Amino acid sequence: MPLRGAGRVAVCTLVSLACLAVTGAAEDTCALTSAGPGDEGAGSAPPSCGCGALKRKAKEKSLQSPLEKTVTMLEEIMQGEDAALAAAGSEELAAGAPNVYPRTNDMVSLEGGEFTMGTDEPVFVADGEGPARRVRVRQFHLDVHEVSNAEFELFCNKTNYRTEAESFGDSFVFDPLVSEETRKTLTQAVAAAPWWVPVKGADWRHPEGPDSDLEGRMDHPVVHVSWNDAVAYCKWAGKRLPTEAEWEYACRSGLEGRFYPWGNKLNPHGEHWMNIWQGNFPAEDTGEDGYKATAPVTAFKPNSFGLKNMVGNVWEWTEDWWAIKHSPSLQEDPVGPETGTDKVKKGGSYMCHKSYCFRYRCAARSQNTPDSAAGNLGFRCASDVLPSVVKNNVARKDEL
Ligand SMILES: [Ca+2]
Ligand SMILES: [Ca+2]
Repeated sequence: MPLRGAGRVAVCTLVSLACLAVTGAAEDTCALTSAGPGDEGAGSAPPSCGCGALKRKAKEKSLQSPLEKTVTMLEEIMQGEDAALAAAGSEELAAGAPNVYPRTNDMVSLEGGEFTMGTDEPVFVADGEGPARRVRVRQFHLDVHEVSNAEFELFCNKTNYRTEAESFGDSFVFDPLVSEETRKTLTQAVAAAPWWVPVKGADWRHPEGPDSDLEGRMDHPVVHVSWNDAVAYCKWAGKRLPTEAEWEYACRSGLEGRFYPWGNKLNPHGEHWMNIWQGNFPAEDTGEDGYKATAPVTAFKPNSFGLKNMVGNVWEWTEDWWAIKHSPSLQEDPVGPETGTDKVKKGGSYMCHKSYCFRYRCAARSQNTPDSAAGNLGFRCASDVLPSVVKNNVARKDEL
Protein backbone atom coordinates (compact mmCIF):
# COMPACT_ATOMS: atom_id res chain seq x y z
CA MET A 1 0.00 0.00 0.00
CA PRO A 2 1.68 3.21 -1.12
CA LEU A 3 2.28 5.78 1.57
CA ARG A 4 0.49 8.81 0.25
CA GLY A 5 2.56 11.89 -0.38
CA ALA A 6 0.54 14.05 1.92
CA GLY A 7 0.79 11.38 4.55
CA ARG A 8 4.54 11.31 4.39
CA VAL A 9 4.68 15.08 4.84
CA ALA A 10 2.28 14.83 7.73
CA VAL A 11 4.35 12.15 9.38
CA CYS A 12 7.53 14.19 9.16
CA THR A 13 5.71 17.14 10.70
CA LEU A 14 4.32 14.91 13.37
CA VAL A 15 7.75 13.69 14.36
CA SER A 16 8.69 17.25 15.24
CA LEU A 17 5.47 17.79 17.11
CA ALA A 18 6.03 14.57 18.93
CA CYS A 19 9.14 15.90 20.61
CA LEU A 20 7.12 18.81 21.98
CA ALA A 21 4.26 16.61 22.96
CA VAL A 22 6.42 14.32 25.05
CA THR A 23 6.81 16.87 27.77
CA GLY A 24 3.89 19.17 27.22
CA ALA A 25 0.77 17.23 26.30
CA ALA A 26 -0.57 16.25 29.67
CA GLU A 27 -3.95 15.39 28.22
CA ASP A 28 -2.68 13.17 25.49
CA THR A 29 -3.45 9.61 26.29
CA CYS A 30 -0.98 7.85 24.03
CA ALA A 31 2.58 8.03 25.20
CA LEU A 32 5.50 8.76 22.98
CA THR A 33 8.20 6.46 24.13
CA SER A 34 11.74 5.78 23.22
CA ALA A 35 12.11 2.53 21.38
CA GLY A 36 12.15 -0.58 23.45
CA PRO A 37 14.51 -3.47 22.88
CA GLY A 38 14.52 -4.38 19.27
CA ASP A 39 12.66 -1.37 18.05
CA GLU A 40 13.45 0.79 15.07
CA GLY A 41 15.40 3.89 15.95
CA ALA A 42 17.04 2.53 19.06
CA GLY A 43 20.63 2.90 17.99
CA SER A 44 22.09 -0.54 17.43
CA ALA A 45 18.89 -2.28 18.43
CA PRO A 46 17.29 -4.40 15.74
CA PRO A 47 14.61 -2.82 13.59
CA SER A 48 10.93 -3.52 13.98
CA CYS A 49 7.53 -2.22 13.04
CA GLY A 50 7.75 -0.14 16.21
CA CYS A 51 4.60 -1.50 17.76
CA GLY A 52 6.53 -2.55 20.87
CA ALA A 53 7.04 1.14 21.57
CA LEU A 54 3.33 1.89 21.80
CA LYS A 55 2.51 2.62 25.40
CA ARG A 56 0.09 4.70 27.34
CA LYS A 57 1.09 7.11 30.05
CA ALA A 58 -0.02 5.47 33.26
CA LYS A 59 -0.59 8.77 35.06
CA GLU A 60 -2.93 10.24 32.51
CA LYS A 61 -6.18 8.79 33.68
CA SER A 62 -7.47 8.38 37.16
CA LEU A 63 -8.95 5.06 36.17
CA GLN A 64 -8.57 2.01 38.33
CA SER A 65 -5.46 0.03 37.59
CA PRO A 66 -6.00 -2.12 34.53
CA LEU A 67 -6.19 -5.29 36.57
CA GLU A 68 -8.58 -3.75 39.10
CA LYS A 69 -10.70 -2.48 36.27
CA THR A 70 -10.85 -5.90 34.67
CA VAL A 71 -11.74 -7.62 37.92
CA THR A 72 -14.46 -5.08 38.67
CA MET A 73 -15.90 -5.44 35.22
CA LEU A 74 -15.91 -9.20 35.41
CA GLU A 75 -17.60 -9.16 38.79
CA GLU A 76 -20.33 -7.16 37.17
CA ILE A 77 -20.81 -9.33 34.14
CA MET A 78 -19.98 -12.81 35.40
CA GLN A 79 -23.18 -13.74 37.12
CA GLY A 80 -23.22 -17.38 38.03
CA GLU A 81 -21.54 -20.40 36.58
CA ASP A 82 -23.78 -20.41 33.53
CA ALA A 83 -22.57 -17.00 32.43
CA ALA A 84 -20.46 -18.39 29.65
CA LEU A 85 -23.31 -20.54 28.38
CA ALA A 86 -25.71 -17.62 28.37
CA ALA A 87 -23.16 -15.29 26.93
CA ALA A 88 -22.50 -17.58 24.04
CA GLY A 89 -25.90 -16.71 22.70
CA SER A 90 -27.13 -20.26 22.86
CA GLU A 91 -30.63 -19.20 23.93
CA GLU A 92 -31.13 -17.34 20.71
CA LEU A 93 -29.71 -20.19 18.71
CA ALA A 94 -31.84 -22.74 20.53
CA ALA A 95 -34.90 -20.63 19.81
CA GLY A 96 -34.10 -20.71 16.15
CA ALA A 97 -33.19 -17.05 15.97
CA PRO A 98 -30.92 -16.21 13.08
CA ASN A 99 -27.33 -16.08 14.15
CA VAL A 100 -26.11 -12.67 13.14
CA TYR A 101 -22.69 -13.50 14.46
CA PRO A 102 -20.74 -15.62 12.01
CA ARG A 103 -18.63 -17.26 14.68
CA THR A 104 -15.47 -19.04 13.77
CA ASN A 105 -13.66 -20.19 16.84
CA ASP A 106 -13.60 -23.90 17.30
CA MET A 107 -10.94 -25.15 19.71
CA VAL A 108 -8.41 -27.90 19.22
CA SER A 109 -7.17 -30.16 21.96
CA LEU A 110 -3.39 -30.18 22.14
CA GLU A 111 -2.01 -33.16 24.01
CA GLY A 112 0.99 -31.27 25.32
CA GLY A 113 4.45 -32.64 25.86
CA GLU A 114 8.05 -31.58 25.77
CA PHE A 115 9.44 -29.24 23.14
CA THR A 116 12.27 -26.80 22.56
CA MET A 117 11.19 -23.24 23.29
CA GLY A 118 13.20 -20.27 22.04
CA THR A 119 16.33 -20.58 19.98
CA ASP A 120 20.12 -20.61 20.32
CA GLU A 121 20.31 -18.75 17.04
CA PRO A 122 18.29 -15.67 17.91
CA VAL A 123 17.58 -13.13 15.23
CA PHE A 124 16.96 -10.49 17.91
CA VAL A 125 19.07 -11.21 20.99
CA ALA A 126 17.63 -8.20 22.81
CA ASP A 127 14.16 -9.71 22.55
CA GLY A 128 15.13 -12.67 24.73
CA GLU A 129 14.59 -15.24 21.99
CA GLY A 130 17.24 -17.44 23.57
CA PRO A 131 18.36 -19.69 24.94
CA ALA A 132 16.74 -22.75 23.47
CA ARG A 133 15.36 -24.64 26.47
CA ARG A 134 13.31 -27.75 26.99
CA VAL A 135 9.79 -27.03 28.17
CA ARG A 136 6.89 -29.29 29.06
CA VAL A 137 3.30 -28.18 28.76
CA ARG A 138 0.22 -30.03 29.91
CA GLN A 139 -2.68 -30.89 27.67
CA PHE A 140 -4.77 -27.82 26.86
CA HIS A 141 -7.18 -26.41 24.32
CA LEU A 142 -6.55 -23.49 22.00
CA ASP A 143 -8.76 -21.47 19.68
CA VAL A 144 -8.24 -22.41 16.05
CA HIS A 145 -8.49 -18.76 15.05
CA GLU A 146 -7.65 -15.34 16.33
CA VAL A 147 -10.77 -13.86 17.97
CA SER A 148 -12.81 -12.19 15.24
CA ASN A 149 -14.69 -8.90 15.22
CA ALA A 150 -17.93 -10.90 15.14
CA GLU A 151 -17.04 -12.75 18.30
CA PHE A 152 -15.85 -9.66 20.09
CA GLU A 153 -19.01 -7.83 19.08
CA LEU A 154 -21.12 -10.55 20.65
CA PHE A 155 -19.12 -10.21 23.86
CA CYS A 156 -19.53 -6.44 23.94
CA ASN A 157 -23.21 -6.57 23.07
CA LYS A 158 -23.87 -9.16 25.76
CA THR A 159 -21.92 -7.43 28.50
CA ASN A 160 -21.79 -3.76 27.49
CA TYR A 161 -18.06 -4.11 27.87
CA ARG A 162 -16.12 -1.00 27.04
CA THR A 163 -12.57 -1.52 25.83
CA GLU A 164 -9.69 0.49 27.18
CA ALA A 165 -9.17 2.21 23.82
CA GLU A 166 -12.79 3.37 24.02
CA SER A 167 -12.29 4.58 27.59
CA PHE A 168 -9.06 6.39 26.79
CA GLY A 169 -10.56 7.76 23.59
CA ASP A 170 -7.80 6.79 21.21
CA SER A 171 -5.55 4.04 19.93
CA PHE A 172 -2.53 3.59 17.67
CA VAL A 173 -3.18 3.27 13.94
CA PHE A 174 -0.72 2.60 11.11
CA ASP A 175 -0.47 5.96 9.35
CA PRO A 176 -1.04 4.86 5.74
CA LEU A 177 -4.40 3.38 6.76
CA VAL A 178 -5.65 6.70 8.15
CA SER A 179 -8.00 8.76 5.98
CA GLU A 180 -7.11 12.29 4.92
CA GLU A 181 -9.93 13.63 7.09
CA THR A 182 -8.71 11.82 10.17
CA ARG A 183 -5.13 12.79 9.42
CA LYS A 184 -6.11 16.44 9.81
CA THR A 185 -6.86 15.74 13.47
CA LEU A 186 -3.48 14.21 14.26
CA THR A 187 -1.10 16.09 16.48
CA GLN A 188 1.61 13.61 17.21
CA ALA A 189 3.33 10.43 16.16
CA VAL A 190 5.41 7.83 17.91
CA ALA A 191 8.95 9.15 18.00
CA ALA A 192 10.52 5.72 17.58
CA ALA A 193 8.18 4.70 14.78
CA PRO A 194 6.54 7.68 13.06
CA TRP A 195 4.29 5.44 10.97
CA TRP A 196 2.27 4.84 14.13
CA VAL A 197 -0.12 7.63 15.05
CA PRO A 198 -2.48 7.91 18.02
CA VAL A 199 -5.91 8.52 16.52
CA LYS A 200 -8.77 9.94 18.54
CA GLY A 201 -11.81 7.73 18.14
CA ALA A 202 -9.87 4.71 16.92
CA ASP A 203 -11.08 1.56 18.61
CA TRP A 204 -12.05 -1.98 17.69
CA ARG A 205 -15.25 -0.83 15.96
CA HIS A 206 -13.35 1.93 14.14
CA PRO A 207 -9.97 0.39 13.34
CA GLU A 208 -8.63 3.32 11.29
CA GLY A 209 -10.40 6.10 13.17
CA PRO A 210 -13.92 7.46 13.65
CA ASP A 211 -14.72 7.47 9.93
CA SER A 212 -13.93 3.75 9.56
CA ASP A 213 -16.04 0.72 10.40
CA LEU A 214 -16.04 -3.06 10.28
CA GLU A 215 -18.08 -3.51 7.12
CA GLY A 216 -16.78 -6.58 5.33
CA ARG A 217 -14.42 -7.35 8.18
CA MET A 218 -16.54 -9.16 10.75
CA ASP A 219 -14.46 -12.27 10.13
CA HIS A 220 -11.21 -10.37 10.53
CA PRO A 221 -9.35 -10.42 13.85
CA VAL A 222 -10.44 -7.86 16.40
CA VAL A 223 -7.75 -5.24 16.95
CA HIS A 224 -7.31 -2.28 19.30
CA VAL A 225 -7.89 -4.62 22.23
CA SER A 226 -5.62 -4.28 25.23
CA TRP A 227 -4.32 -7.22 27.24
CA ASN A 228 -6.94 -6.38 29.85
CA ASP A 229 -9.65 -6.44 27.19
CA ALA A 230 -8.40 -9.80 25.95
CA VAL A 231 -8.45 -11.25 29.47
CA ALA A 232 -11.99 -9.98 29.95
CA TYR A 233 -13.17 -11.61 26.71
CA CYS A 234 -11.50 -14.93 27.50
CA LYS A 235 -13.03 -15.05 30.98
CA TRP A 236 -16.44 -14.30 29.57
CA ALA A 237 -16.01 -17.16 27.11
CA GLY A 238 -14.99 -19.53 29.90
CA LYS A 239 -11.40 -19.49 28.70
CA ARG A 240 -8.08 -17.78 29.42
CA LEU A 241 -5.12 -16.43 27.51
CA PRO A 242 -2.44 -18.99 26.59
CA THR A 243 0.91 -18.79 28.33
CA GLU A 244 3.82 -17.91 26.09
CA ALA A 245 5.03 -21.51 26.35
CA GLU A 246 1.63 -22.86 25.32
CA TRP A 247 1.46 -20.41 22.44
CA GLU A 248 4.91 -21.35 21.16
CA TYR A 249 4.25 -25.07 21.58
CA ALA A 250 1.10 -24.61 19.51
CA CYS A 251 2.91 -22.52 16.90
CA ARG A 252 5.69 -25.05 16.42
CA SER A 253 3.12 -27.83 16.07
CA GLY A 254 5.57 -30.65 16.58
CA LEU A 255 8.52 -29.35 14.55
CA GLU A 256 11.78 -28.64 16.36
CA GLY A 257 14.00 -25.67 15.66
CA ARG A 258 12.15 -24.22 12.69
CA PHE A 259 11.32 -20.59 11.96
CA TYR A 260 7.70 -21.16 11.01
CA PRO A 261 4.98 -23.63 11.93
CA TRP A 262 5.68 -25.53 8.71
CA GLY A 263 9.48 -25.31 8.47
CA ASN A 264 12.04 -22.75 7.37
CA LYS A 265 10.79 -21.81 3.91
CA LEU A 266 9.05 -18.45 3.77
CA ASN A 267 6.97 -19.40 0.75
CA PRO A 268 6.62 -23.19 0.48
CA HIS A 269 5.85 -24.30 -3.08
CA GLY A 270 5.97 -20.65 -4.07
CA GLU A 271 2.85 -19.95 -2.01
CA HIS A 272 2.14 -17.49 0.77
CA TRP A 273 1.17 -19.29 3.97
CA MET A 274 0.73 -16.26 6.20
CA ASN A 275 -0.27 -12.62 6.12
CA ILE A 276 2.78 -10.39 6.41
CA TRP A 277 4.22 -7.44 4.47
CA GLN A 278 5.57 -7.62 0.94
CA GLY A 279 7.43 -4.64 -0.49
CA ASN A 280 9.38 -1.87 1.17
CA PHE A 281 8.32 -1.18 4.74
CA PRO A 282 6.76 1.24 5.55
CA ALA A 283 6.43 2.81 2.10
CA GLU A 284 4.57 0.12 0.19
CA ASP A 285 2.86 -3.15 0.92
CA THR A 286 2.25 -4.87 -2.41
CA GLY A 287 -0.13 -7.33 -0.79
CA GLU A 288 1.21 -10.31 -2.73
CA ASP A 289 -0.13 -12.65 -0.07
CA GLY A 290 -3.62 -11.33 -0.83
CA TYR A 291 -3.93 -8.85 2.01
CA LYS A 292 -2.58 -5.35 2.64
CA ALA A 293 -3.89 -5.21 6.19
CA THR A 294 -5.71 -7.83 8.24
CA ALA A 295 -6.98 -11.03 6.63
CA PRO A 296 -9.99 -13.11 7.70
CA VAL A 297 -9.12 -15.29 10.67
CA THR A 298 -9.97 -18.27 8.48
CA ALA A 299 -7.43 -17.39 5.77
CA PHE A 300 -4.38 -19.50 4.91
CA LYS A 301 -3.53 -23.09 5.70
CA PRO A 302 -3.66 -24.36 9.26
CA ASN A 303 -0.51 -25.74 10.86
CA SER A 304 -0.30 -29.44 11.61
CA PHE A 305 -2.15 -28.89 14.90
CA GLY A 306 -5.03 -27.36 12.92
CA LEU A 307 -4.34 -23.78 14.04
CA LYS A 308 -4.55 -20.82 11.70
CA ASN A 309 -2.54 -17.61 11.50
CA MET A 310 -0.35 -18.37 14.48
CA VAL A 311 2.26 -16.36 12.63
CA GLY A 312 1.26 -13.20 10.80
CA ASN A 313 -2.07 -11.39 10.52
CA VAL A 314 -2.16 -9.91 14.04
CA TRP A 315 0.11 -10.17 17.04
CA GLU A 316 -1.44 -12.21 19.84
CA TRP A 317 -1.38 -11.41 23.54
CA THR A 318 -0.19 -14.09 25.93
CA GLU A 319 -0.64 -14.39 29.66
CA ASP A 320 3.02 -13.88 30.60
CA TRP A 321 4.78 -10.80 31.87
CA TRP A 322 7.73 -9.83 29.71
CA ALA A 323 11.29 -10.81 30.61
CA ILE A 324 14.33 -11.44 28.44
CA LYS A 325 16.23 -13.76 30.79
CA HIS A 326 15.14 -17.39 30.77
CA SER A 327 16.33 -20.41 32.66
CA PRO A 328 18.11 -22.85 30.35
CA SER A 329 16.93 -25.81 32.42
CA LEU A 330 13.82 -27.88 31.83
CA GLN A 331 10.65 -25.98 32.71
CA GLU A 332 7.25 -27.44 33.54
CA ASP A 333 4.37 -25.26 32.38
CA PRO A 334 6.30 -22.00 32.76
CA VAL A 335 4.18 -18.92 33.31
CA GLY A 336 6.83 -16.20 33.10
CA PRO A 337 7.76 -13.69 35.82
CA GLU A 338 5.42 -13.01 38.71
CA THR A 339 5.11 -9.38 37.75
CA GLY A 340 6.35 -6.83 35.25
CA THR A 341 5.41 -3.82 33.20
CA ASP A 342 4.73 -5.37 29.81
CA LYS A 343 2.99 -8.48 28.57
CA VAL A 344 4.40 -10.83 25.93
CA LYS A 345 2.87 -10.90 22.48
CA LYS A 346 3.68 -13.48 19.82
CA GLY A 347 3.48 -14.21 16.13
CA GLY A 348 4.07 -10.94 14.32
CA SER A 349 1.53 -9.19 12.15
CA TYR A 350 0.56 -8.05 8.67
CA MET A 351 3.04 -5.22 9.18
CA CYS A 352 6.05 -7.49 9.59
CA HIS A 353 8.74 -7.60 6.93
CA LYS A 354 12.11 -9.26 7.23
CA SER A 355 13.87 -5.92 6.79
CA TYR A 356 12.16 -4.35 9.79
CA CYS A 357 10.43 -6.89 11.93
CA PHE A 358 11.43 -10.48 11.27
CA ARG A 359 9.21 -11.56 14.09
CA TYR A 360 6.74 -13.77 12.25
CA ARG A 361 8.65 -16.73 13.70
CA CYS A 362 7.57 -19.07 16.48
CA ALA A 363 10.56 -18.13 18.67
CA ALA A 364 10.11 -14.38 18.15
CA ARG A 365 8.45 -12.20 20.75
CA SER A 366 7.65 -8.62 21.58
CA GLN A 367 5.88 -6.71 24.30
CA ASN A 368 3.38 -4.01 25.16
CA THR A 369 1.94 -2.62 28.38
CA PRO A 370 -1.34 -4.34 29.36
CA ASP A 371 -3.40 -1.23 28.63
CA SER A 372 -1.93 -0.63 25.18
CA ALA A 373 -3.83 -1.25 22.00
CA ALA A 374 -2.95 -1.05 18.33
CA GLY A 375 -4.28 -1.86 14.90
CA ASN A 376 -2.13 -4.97 14.52
CA LEU A 377 -2.61 -6.59 17.92
CA GLY A 378 -5.26 -9.18 18.77
CA PHE A 379 -5.46 -12.48 20.62
CA ARG A 380 -6.88 -16.00 20.82
CA CYS A 381 -7.96 -17.92 23.91
CA ALA A 382 -6.88 -21.16 25.55
CA SER A 383 -8.52 -23.33 28.18
CA ASP A 384 -7.63 -26.27 30.39
CA VAL A 385 -10.88 -28.02 29.55
CA LEU A 386 -13.42 -27.34 26.87
CA PRO A 387 -15.88 -24.71 28.08
CA SER A 388 -19.23 -26.30 28.85
CA VAL A 389 -20.97 -24.53 26.03
CA VAL A 390 -18.53 -26.12 23.63
CA LYS A 391 -18.56 -29.54 25.25
CA ASN A 392 -22.34 -29.72 25.57
CA ASN A 393 -23.12 -28.47 22.12
CA VAL A 394 -21.01 -30.55 19.83
CA ALA A 395 -22.93 -29.49 16.77
CA ARG A 396 -22.23 -25.88 17.57
CA LYS A 397 -18.85 -26.26 19.12
CA ASP A 398 -17.51 -23.57 16.86
CA GLU A 399 -19.67 -21.00 18.58
CA LEU A 400 -16.91 -19.84 20.85
CA1 LIG B 1 -0.14 -9.13 3.65
CA1 LIG C 1 -1.53 -14.22 14.49
